[in-house]
Order: sequence, then structure tokens, then C-alpha cells
Amino acid sequence: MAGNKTFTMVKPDAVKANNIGPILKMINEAGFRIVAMKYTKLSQERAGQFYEVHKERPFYGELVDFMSSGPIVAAILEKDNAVEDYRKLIGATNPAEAADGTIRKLYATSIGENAVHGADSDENAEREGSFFFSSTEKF
Ligand code: FUP
Repeated sequence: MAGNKTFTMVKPDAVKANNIGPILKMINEAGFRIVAMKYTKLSQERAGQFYEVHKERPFYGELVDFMSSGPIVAAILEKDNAVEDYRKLIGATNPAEAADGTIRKLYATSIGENAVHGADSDENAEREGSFFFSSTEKF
């Protein structure tokens, strides 16, 4: 059975462009409840740890630099079928391929600077949520 929680980040590009508000509005209007939320900044080291699975990929260095380049909003979201439904709401990794009306279509500028992160499995949603939040920060 699909889980009911996912993990997201509003990435540094979308924060810089003043798009936190519009993105959170889309998240709320799509029926997600906010379980945890934090405005914070990843160090290079923490960004590297978060994206450890991509360590061997050619874009890893750029990804770590970008994700530690400015503040982000991290959040745990709740809804039935959360992981799949949130991936639909954010759209394809490359904004050029993202469907109309998706967050990335509206707010991403490139495959690297793509406005938001969304967990791709229940296991990763749990792992990524725990990377940012302790049990006393989830409601
Ligand atoms: P997604 O799950 O849609 O965020 O995409 P991936 O897990 O494949 O990639 C994670 C992040 O790596 C992307 F959000 C942006 C970055 N990336 C690149 O910079 N270049 C690529 O070719 C693929 C991913």
C-alpha cells in the first residue's frame, strides 16, 4: 500500500525568485497537509550527504554547489498516495518536459535549477524527512 507522506524542498532558485508563497499555495490547493516545515540552508557537506545517491553522476558537484548556494524550504507533506501525487504536481525533472500546470513548468528554469524536490519513494520520503526533522518537529 502506498504511504501517505512525502518530502519536498523549495530549492534555492525558487526561494531567490520569491516563489515560496506561490509554490506553497499550489501544495495546499492540491490537498497536501504540512506535517513539518523549515527555512534553512544546507552546507556543502550536508547537501553532499543528502544527494549521496547521485555521487557518481556527472552533475553531482554542480548539484551540491547549487543546493548549498542559498536558503531552502524543507517540508514533510501528508496526503493519500503522497509520493506519486506530489511527483505529478511537480512535473518532470527537466522543466522543458514538465506538463502544463505543474510546479516545475511554472517555476523551474533548467534541469539543474528546477524549483522543487520531491521524494521518489516512500522509503526515500522517510529517510529525507528524518534528515531534516526530529520527532518533536512533526505535527
Ligand atoms: P528528481 O527526482 O526529479 O528531482 O530528479 P533526479 O533524482 O533524477 O535528480 C535529482 C536532481 O539532480 C535534480 F533535481 C536536478 C539534478 N540533475 C541535474 O542537475 N542534471 C541531470 O541531468 C539530472 C538531475
